[in-house]
Amino acid sequence: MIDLYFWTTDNGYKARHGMEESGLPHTLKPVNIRAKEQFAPDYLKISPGHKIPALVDHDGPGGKAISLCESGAILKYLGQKAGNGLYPEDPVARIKVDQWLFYGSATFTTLAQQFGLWVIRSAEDVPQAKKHYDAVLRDMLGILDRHLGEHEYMADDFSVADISIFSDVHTHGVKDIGLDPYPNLRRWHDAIAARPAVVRAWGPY
Ligand SMILES: N[C@@H](CCC(=O)N[C@@H](CS)C(=O)NCC(=O)O)C(=O)O
Repeated sequence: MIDLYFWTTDNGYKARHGMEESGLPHTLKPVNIRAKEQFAPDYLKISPGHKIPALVDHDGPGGKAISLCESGAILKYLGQKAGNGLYPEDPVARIKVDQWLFYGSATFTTLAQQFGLWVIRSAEDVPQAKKHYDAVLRDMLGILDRHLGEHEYMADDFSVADISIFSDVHTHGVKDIGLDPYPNLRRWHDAIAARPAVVRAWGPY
């Protein structure tokens, strides 16, 4: 059984989506980051950087309990444990999954979060930051659109790389920018949004 520590944010939904795609038995453990629950001493032992998502697998490698934070590492762990192709066995396929999994975790979401902060949520109007992060997000959506014009999914077959990128396309891409200028990204988004695991993962808990 896996405990998934999560909240209703882009990174939280990535982990919940990965969990649903994995089919592994799990329990959701909400960590209300607005109430600062991520700073609870017991939670910091699981996620030293006071972030969601995180997990505890009570049946980890060697049958021992293990904890893990960082959405990219969580997606990879779940994909490997599930063994259902989410994280492929083939070493060549893995290289491209890793590339786009890291892009989703390290680049795309990190910068999309800055768009969310400066363009959508900031109480202070900072035109230079707004202009910058609006352009950054549109540039990244264009990069994804061009790639998906030649590939059905980010690494050809559906994988954890897609899960890592879907979350912020689904939120900032669809709701804040709109996907009309990005038809390949729209096709990819809609295909993923229709997956039963996504419907479950983005539903109430
Ligand atoms: N690189 C981390 C980022 C996680 C992250 O930014 N989590 C945010 C919510 S989306 C959080 O927990 N913030 C609370 C805090 O920093 O105290 C990942 O991919 O898991």
